[in-house]
Amino acid sequence: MVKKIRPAIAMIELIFAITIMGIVLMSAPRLMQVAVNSGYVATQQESIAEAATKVNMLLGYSWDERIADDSNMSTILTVTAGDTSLNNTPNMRRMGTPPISYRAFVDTNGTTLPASAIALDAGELVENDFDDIDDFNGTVTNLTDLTAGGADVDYIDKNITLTTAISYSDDNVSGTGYQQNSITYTPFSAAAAGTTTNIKSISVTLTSTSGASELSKNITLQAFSSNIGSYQLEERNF
Ligand SMILES: [Ca+2]
Ligand SMILES: [Ca+2]
Ligand SMILES: [Ca+2]
Repeated sequence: MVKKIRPAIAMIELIFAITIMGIVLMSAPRLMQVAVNSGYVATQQESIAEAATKVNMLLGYSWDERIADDSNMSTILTVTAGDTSLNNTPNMRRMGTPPISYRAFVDTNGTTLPASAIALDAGELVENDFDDIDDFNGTVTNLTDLTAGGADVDYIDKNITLTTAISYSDDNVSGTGYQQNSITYTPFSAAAAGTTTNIKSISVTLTSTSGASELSKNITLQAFSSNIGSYQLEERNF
């Protein structure tokens, strides 16, 4: 009896195997590109979270330089362009605020405090000195990472920046009187930065100069902060 020996791999099987390996190898660069692109998307999502953190951080700052000082914390500030329906100018007090309330335009020493212009204030040079919201107007933050050696490198080398803009916003109520419940939220232009209301708007814009389409987006997060004053706590002296 003649025993028939079958070859381990037939030629046709070899050709199939080589073809499949070729297809797999051809798709490798594309798979790598997909991985890189999803890295960009993750980077951008992280950047958006960073921008949101920045907005929240700014909302926690003092509303104005005049109330960054603890001794003035209880006052509402006088404004030059606020809606008159929200003021009670002759008595320097907000509508609805009783005369004995500390939620007034006048501090405990009887001094009227006007809201300040959108600007850095005396002696404030670097961000560590900033103590009110509008000090951050025009600041640009580059999202960077620190290497173990301490040298600055780009945040995954994608040139992502956060630009902060602060302005006063229009606080005109629609209709007449303080009974109206809608306020038109319109940030003033930069040219009107000297005008003041009781609302400041915060914009943080995320941009990238990277050529990657996943990153080349212009995203702006906005928030506003109203100065409604705060009650001054009674102090007990011992
Ligand atoms: Ca300041
Ligand atoms: Ca200051
Ligand atoms: Ca300021």
